[in-house]
Order: sequence, then C-alpha cells, then structure tokens
Amino acid sequence: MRNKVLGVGLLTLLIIGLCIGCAGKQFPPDDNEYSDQIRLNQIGYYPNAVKKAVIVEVKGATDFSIVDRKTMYSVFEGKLSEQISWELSGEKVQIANFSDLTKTGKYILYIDCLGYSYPFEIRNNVLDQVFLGSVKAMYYQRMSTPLEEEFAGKWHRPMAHPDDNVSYHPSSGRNEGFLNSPGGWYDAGDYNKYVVNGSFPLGQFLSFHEQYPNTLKDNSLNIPESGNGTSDYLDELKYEMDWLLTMQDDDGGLFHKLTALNFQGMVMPHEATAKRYVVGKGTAASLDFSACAAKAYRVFKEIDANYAHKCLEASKRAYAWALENPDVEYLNPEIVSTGQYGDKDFLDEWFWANAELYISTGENEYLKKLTESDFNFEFVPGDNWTKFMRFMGMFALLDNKETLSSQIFESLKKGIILEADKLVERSNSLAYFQPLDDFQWGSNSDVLNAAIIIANAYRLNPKPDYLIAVQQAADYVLGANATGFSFVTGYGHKTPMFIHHRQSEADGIDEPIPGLIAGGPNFGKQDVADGVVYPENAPPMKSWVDQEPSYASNEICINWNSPLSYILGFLENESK
Ligand code: 9MR
Repeated sequence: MRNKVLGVGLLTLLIIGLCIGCAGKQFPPDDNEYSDQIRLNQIGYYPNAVKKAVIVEVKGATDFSIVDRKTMYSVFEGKLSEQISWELSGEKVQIANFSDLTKTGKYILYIDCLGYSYPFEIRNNVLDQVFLGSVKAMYYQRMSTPLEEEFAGKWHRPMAHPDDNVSYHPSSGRNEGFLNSPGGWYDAGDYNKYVVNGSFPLGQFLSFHEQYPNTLKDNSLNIPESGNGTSDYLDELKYEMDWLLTMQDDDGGLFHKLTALNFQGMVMPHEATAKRYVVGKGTAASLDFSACAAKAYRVFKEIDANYAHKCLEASKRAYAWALENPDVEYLNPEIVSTGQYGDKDFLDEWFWANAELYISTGENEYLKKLTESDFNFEFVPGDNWTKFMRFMGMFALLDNKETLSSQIFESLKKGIILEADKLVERSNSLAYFQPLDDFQWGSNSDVLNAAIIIANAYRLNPKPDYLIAVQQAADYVLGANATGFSFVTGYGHKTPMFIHHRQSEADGIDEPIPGLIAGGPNFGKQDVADGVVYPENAPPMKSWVDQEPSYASNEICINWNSPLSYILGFLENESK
C-alpha cells in the first residue's frame, strides 16, 4: 500500500515537472510593439520547413525564445548563431534557427534586448491566403469594367478605359480606322497595356495551372465569374487572354502596346482620360503572344474547345508573321514615353514559341528549330521579360517528356538541375538566403523567378534542398529581408502602404490594393532623378523606399505578381 502511494506521488511529481518543462517561461503581452531588427517571414512557416529569423545589429545577445501568442509561454528556446557580416545588406547579423519547432500555432520570437518580432504562424497551408491574394490582385488590375463592391470591397471603382475605339498610331503600320481592344489587366501602377508584358506573365500564370491544375476551383476568388462552374483562376486568366487576342493585326503580327502617349498623373482610372493609341508592331510581341496563345490552347481545351482553337490559330498566325518579320525591334516613337518593353534579341522568344507550339501541335518543324541553337540555362538578374521566357519553354518541354527524345529531355533536365544547384548554392551563401547578388528594377521578381527554376528542378528531382531554397525565397519577399517589410501589400504585419500605383494613391483609402508585390530593392535607383530619396549610402538590398513616387523600387507590376503567385502556389502544393 505504502509503495503504491509513493508510486502515485512520484508519477504526479513527474507529470507536473514535465508540464512545467513544456510550458516554458511566461512572457508579458506584446502590446503591439515589435522590433524591426528581427526579420522573418511575417506570414509564417510550414511545420516541417526550415525556419530562420535574421537578427540585425545587436550586441551580446545569445538566446531567443519562441512564444505562443495565446498563452504567452515559450514553446522553444534556442541559441543565436555567431555574428556574421553581410555585404549586400551592409549589416552584421545573427541567425535564430527554430526549424525544430514543428507544432502548429501563432507565435512571436523574443530576444532579451530587442523584445518581440512581428507575429507569424506555423501551420499546414500557411501561404493559402497570400496565394489567393496574389491572384485576386489581377482582378483589381482589370480595365474596361467597373469593379463592383461585391467583388472589390472598399476598392470598388467605376468603369474606365473602354478601349473600344482606339486610334492607330502610325508606328502600328496603320493610318486609319480604330481598334476594338477592351479588357486586360493594367500593366502596373500605370494604366497602359503591353503585349510583351501581357503574354509573359499570363504565360507564367498558365504554366502554374498546367503543373497544378486543381489548385483553385470555382468560387475561390469572389470575382464576377465565380459560380459559373469554371475555375476562378482560369476565368481571371481568360480576362487577359481575351484582350491579347484583340491586339493581333489582320496579317497575324501583334501590335506592341495600347497606351496613352505619356504616363498620366496619380489619378483614378476613370480620371485618366488621355487619348489612347495602338502603338508599334514587332517580333517580340508577336512571338511572346504566339507562345502564350499556344499554351492557352492546351489549358482552355478542357473547358472551351472553340476558344482553345481560336488561341492556337492566332498563335500560328503570329508565328508566321514573325517568320516573315524576324527582326522588327520595338522602340518608342519620339512622341511616346510610356513603358518601352523593347528587346532586340529574339532568341528567347523564338525558343518559347517553338516549345509551346511544338507541344500543342506535335509538329516536328518547331522542335527542329528549337534545337538549332545551344540551350542557354544561365539565369541573370534583370532578364525577366526579356529572357526568362526561354525557361518557360524549357519547363513546358520538361513537363511533356513523352514528346521528346531521351537525349533532348536529359540535356534539358541536366541544364535546369545544374542551374538550380548553382542558385541553391548562392542562396546558402548570400545575404538573407536568397540567390541574387545584383539588385535591379523589379528585383523581387528576380528572386522569385530564380526560385521558379529551383522549383522546376524539384519537380524533376525532389531534393529537400530545392524545396528549402524555394521556401527561403518566399520568406525573403514576405519579410526576411533587409528592409523588414513583407513586400506584398496587405499580407504581413509591416507591408508597403505607399506603392507606386495610381489607384492606390488616388482612391482616398489608406490601404493600397491588396496582394500586389512591390518591385523591391533596386541599386539603379533611377527615380532619384525625380526627387525620390533613398536611405543614405544604402547598400543594394536596402535600396528601396515605401514612397509613392518611387517608380523604380516601389511600383507593382503584373509580371512581378506572376512569379509570386507561382511560388506561393507551388509551395502550397509541395510543402507537406
Ligand atoms: O520592369 C521594367 C524594367 O525592367 C525596366 O528597367 C523599366 C524601365 O524601362 O520598366 C519596367 O517596366 C515598367 C514599364 O515600362 C511600364 N509599366 C510599369 C513597369 C514596372 O515599373
């Protein structure tokens, strides 16, 4: 009897002891005071992900705690790394690694001399909302339609830019008549639309759908087409594709852009009433369109065969025009000062168009053309809308292995894997665990496009290192960076409030349109000439300001949201 009592007593003591052990130390409430010197993903981490916070410029700190926000008890205690110096950000940092914490919850990180970090979560599907937001952002970019309150909430706005009777600028090759070219997404903070930079991001969005077709269903985005029985994702993409189709001239060539002569003031869309023109016609626009439309054929085939065929026919006609007109470079006529999206090296555009047309038609002529020159696998920051389309062609080919000889498949696979290995190695050695050492206009999209290469390597060879590197790229844009901002408007605790985006500036609403990613650090700082003031002596990674006039660092753009969406959607599908 005595032994039994003793046994029960000991057991109770053990349980109490264990509970105290689990509960950790109790912390005071956070009072919404968070330290800017603790940089982490402000949305959060998947349970099994590598989880790192970067602690900048503290002296003598050795420990950190992760605190459960509900109980304010610590659930994890860790040691900070030694201090290291990062040249690209000009900082001395320590790393808090809490990868071993896998328990789902809402947390903050605590460091004695700094206090709390911004809050974050650990859970499955932790990026689901920001992924949805990144796609819904395209709805907010729609033109030629009112955005109704039912779908746009407080950001509803009247109809603008019908673009149904647009005059031709002589650079288009036409001198009379009008083009009916409604719809599409505003390119960026400006109200113009560009075929090169419509086809490229649409291609990226389509490519995600081809790889992960069941991610977004009908009724997932709350857009006007919700409830029509088709994936909202495809409904949104079709809005852009419909417009692109209107930009094809009768001879098959694509007009370059539909634009006012100059960028307009920071006014609402319906107040930006300057006359718009159909401007230019060229090889890059025609080939990018051709590639995108050939891809659209495959995606839309399942839901609307007629529409799909219309896309494929248009693609072939654009391609035929490019064969006849292989080097028509677009340059802004003197009178036009809006985005140029000019390019004179069309190799990448040919590659992408040949790849998509080959997969969609099975015709060997396209395959022959794309194997005529050596494959180039080098990722260079800043390339995006001029060169990244080459990779899009490669990913499409790799996804359609059965259409390729094993020799071509293996050489593409090897090239992508080697490039991904290089990018992973860079991510492991460069500041903030991301792959860039050069920060140009739209650098956030470079981080994400590099991550797309790594993601496609993961699809070929699911090595954990690839997934980790992709996650770290997402961590970077969502807060683990030298500015301490989550770069996606409305997602995270500290997000850009003053993006260079005309509606967000002019609508009188404090919060900008949500789900848009800012361009990010840009060491070129081209807008200094227009009075933008960056932090003094800012190193590359800090060359960013949350200021509305900063078109070179704080604008948003559809080809920056497309890799964002891709990476978030990829992680939602692949992170278990
Ligand atoms: O993304 C483009 C960047 O690579 C160029 O350096 C820059 C200057 O030509 O233009 C960027 O694109 C802008 C376009 O010309 C007009 N709409 C806004 C785009 C994003 O800033």
